[in-house]
Amino acid sequence: MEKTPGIRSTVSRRNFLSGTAAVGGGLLAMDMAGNPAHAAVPKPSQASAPLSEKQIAALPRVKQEMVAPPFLPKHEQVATGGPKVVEVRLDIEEKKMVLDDEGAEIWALTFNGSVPGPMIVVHQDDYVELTLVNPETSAMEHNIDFHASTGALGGGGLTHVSPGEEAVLRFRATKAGVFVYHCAPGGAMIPYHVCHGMNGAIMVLPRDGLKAADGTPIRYDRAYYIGEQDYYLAKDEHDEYIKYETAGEDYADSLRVMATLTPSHVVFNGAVGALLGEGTLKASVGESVLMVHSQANRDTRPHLIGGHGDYVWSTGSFTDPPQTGLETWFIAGGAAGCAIYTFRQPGIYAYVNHNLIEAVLKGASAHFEVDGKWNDDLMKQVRKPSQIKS
Ligand SMILES: [Cu+2]
Repeated sequence: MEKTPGIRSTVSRRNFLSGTAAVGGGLLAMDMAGNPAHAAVPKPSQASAPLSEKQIAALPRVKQEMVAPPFLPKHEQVATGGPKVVEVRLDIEEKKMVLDDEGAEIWALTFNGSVPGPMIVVHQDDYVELTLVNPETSAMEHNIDFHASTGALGGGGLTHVSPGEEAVLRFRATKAGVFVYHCAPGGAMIPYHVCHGMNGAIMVLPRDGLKAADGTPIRYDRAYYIGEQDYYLAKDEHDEYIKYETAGEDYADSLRVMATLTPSHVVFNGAVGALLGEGTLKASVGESVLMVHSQANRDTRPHLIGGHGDYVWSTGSFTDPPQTGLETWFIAGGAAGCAIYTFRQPGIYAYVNHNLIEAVLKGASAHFEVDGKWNDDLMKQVRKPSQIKS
């Protein structure tokens, strides 16, 4: 298997992108000069003065216990104390996963065995110290690119691990928001790995917690992580999905299907129905629920059927004020975003990608089961469906 195809061209393409970003920065500055309301919004972090290695070594260290999505690791919404070094370990696992009731399967490439990988939660100005472990049993080389980080390739160039290797990357979480992380080994292996499940998200909370546009604190009672995944499975001449013996064996077939830009599956949390039935998300009337949604490769549009986004950070940036009262929100491919909704009614709510073909035919649907007391003022069935009287 080729190890890092096209890594050179990947690097030069990134350099081109960073040039574009510099131009964007200039435009923003002009905007800010002409519009003081905008100028007030993007605040640099309060404690972002660079620390020496000695100062970093003196910071408190905490180990984050990773949990599989849709759950988030234990965390404080408002940070106590100053910046910390948060130790995170991700174990790469190449594993066969069944994707739907028809038995379609894929050799998924995963962080910690789940699609998406586990959510990491830190506060702005914390240091993330990641140990990335690629076991000897793996077939492929992997790495990680953190969209939350600042530095070349998001750490991608510093974390290439062949089977049997591990690497440690430290970055300072200077940007508050929710961000994607993903594997990006180089060339065509980048979409191949991302579209085999190798992505996840990190939430970098403001140290003093989330806020509405007017500064009012926003808190949540529960939090869930919905990772949307597009898969591109190849079929044989009998129109059946091809099954493979080992990870990586589907490389050429997969590239052929990916080139059509038409996914065979678009799912939440790894497989069709993962967040339905036993996987249904739970909440109660009166609870505020944070829903983080990531899509590492493709645009999407979450919608909570029967509810709304009370507060929505569609781009995922917590330095921008949340939008309010949305029906559907946009998450750009390669990004995470989030919404908070306070449930007012009990029942089953579908949470979908509101391209309904993708929701119903391709798999991008989840359920919330909400308990509590029905409110007739908000909705009431005045007459049951019955014979037309007139
Ligand atoms: Cu990978």
